[in-house]
Amino acid sequence: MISSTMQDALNAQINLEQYSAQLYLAMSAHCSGKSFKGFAHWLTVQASEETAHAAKLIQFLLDRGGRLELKAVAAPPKEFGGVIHVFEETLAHEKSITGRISALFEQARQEKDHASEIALQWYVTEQVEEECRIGEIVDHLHAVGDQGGGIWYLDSKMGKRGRS
Ligand code: OFO
Repeated sequence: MISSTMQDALNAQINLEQYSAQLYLAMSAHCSGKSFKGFAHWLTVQASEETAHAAKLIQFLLDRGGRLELKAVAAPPKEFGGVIHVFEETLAHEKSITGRISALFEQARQEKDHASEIALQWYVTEQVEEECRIGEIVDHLHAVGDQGGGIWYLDSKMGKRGRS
């Protein structure tokens, strides 16, 4: 049986993963509105991944006999500025999620909750991947800038992201 403190922490993380999905959907719509269909596609796929991250945590919580407490998901911002800013914000958001995952992992260790620690390892690894690939996108965007043909080339590349 999972502790009530770990149950609360996992419920909070589930809410954050759901917020991540909301945020990326809002960013996707923003990019789409600027005709950057490739960036919009990439962010929609990312939103689906976040929904899957929440679902995976929900299943884990239920498998441990915990109680799911879904809370209202915060509204994302309405304005994001240029595409470079969108992805800088994405990277900043993922870094904050990494911090939350690390804190959860630490909590599992302190509670000697081995099952949670092992489940959370997947999220630790996932965050390394998320920060790496989004960091690369930010670097590429900085290299080509917000104007000119380079950004449209990147847009077409981003549109090729498959669904995992
Ligand atoms: Fe769930 O990894 Fe991004 O937020």
